[in-house]
Amino acid sequence: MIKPLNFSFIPKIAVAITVLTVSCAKYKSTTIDPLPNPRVVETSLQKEMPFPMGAAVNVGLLKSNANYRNLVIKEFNSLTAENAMKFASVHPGKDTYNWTDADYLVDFALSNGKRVHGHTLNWYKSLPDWVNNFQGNTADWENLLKTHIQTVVSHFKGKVVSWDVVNEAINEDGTFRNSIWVQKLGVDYIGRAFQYAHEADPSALLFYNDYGHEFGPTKRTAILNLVNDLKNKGIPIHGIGLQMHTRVTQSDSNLAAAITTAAATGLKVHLSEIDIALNPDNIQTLTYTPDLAAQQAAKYKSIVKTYNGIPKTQQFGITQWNVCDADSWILSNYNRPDWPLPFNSQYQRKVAYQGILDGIK
Ligand code: 9MR
Repeated sequence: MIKPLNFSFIPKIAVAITVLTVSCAKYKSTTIDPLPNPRVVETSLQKEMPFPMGAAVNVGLLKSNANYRNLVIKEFNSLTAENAMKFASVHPGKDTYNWTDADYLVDFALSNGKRVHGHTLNWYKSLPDWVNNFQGNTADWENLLKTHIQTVVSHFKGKVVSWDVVNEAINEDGTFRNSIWVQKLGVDYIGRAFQYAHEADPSALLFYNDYGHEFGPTKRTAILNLVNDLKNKGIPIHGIGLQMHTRVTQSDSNLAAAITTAAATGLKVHLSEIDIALNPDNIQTLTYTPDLAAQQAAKYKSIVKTYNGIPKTQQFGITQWNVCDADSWILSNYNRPDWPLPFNSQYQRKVAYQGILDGIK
């Protein structure tokens, strides 16, 4: 005898579908960045990307915050000190050096198998008072410059593979910044800074680091002229650092021009401080939306794609400035909400993370 069909399961399926729909809707309404794709969970930037991936690390957070530390260990294979190697940090008095934080960072990096990029030997900012107030003739200033560079480079010799020797020496209008160094020593001090660093560690790769290559040709050309001039004079310069503190509204063509013109120098190219601001207009009420998340992912993808296209031997790596959105310098510096990095404030991967991975497809 044929049994009559039993349809009693239908209400149960209907309940199950309703529950599923409601929970998905709830998830969608509270989440912008997708749950990690299971295929992606075990991966990391350092494993996936064909060039080194770095982060600028804050030593205080590295010591105190396990999520921060674990994410750094997992995702990156190159580290830059956000502040710990700057002049005021390591050389607070004329005859006083303080290596505590910088050494901690270097030991952490090396014991976890990570490269260390040094930042920065010479800058107009983050100078201690004793330098800003220093009284001396040209020879005294030259000695100050040389002693600082050679003491720092020698201290980390064999551990720090590369240095931002001079940082941000060019203005937006293409002129040399009227820094204390230019005032005391003239613009040729830049070449000598590279020579001093090279004398202290002939194996170290030496970079000129600046921002705004993507703004347009004025500043970019001035930077390229400077590095080409150094090269032509036989100054030991090996790389050009493009900070890439950029914004989601920057055009892909400007970003690509920044990268390809840097590569045309033949030097190594480091995207040394990347972040992509979503709130460049400082809107206090702005919120992170799926649309902004997608635009940011597309921008990261576009930058990575161009970078992946330059010759392999010139790909020094891509370093993001800070680790997650909550600790980005942008929020405190501009006092605004923003979400510039590939990790959110809970140290979870954002849509931008996938954008980076997509850049090498
Ligand atoms: O992120 C850094 C911030 O914590 C410091 O207060 C500031 C001054 O030393 O420098 C920030 O890092 C800058 C980097 O050293 C050079 N390029 C621009 C970075 C963001 O301002």
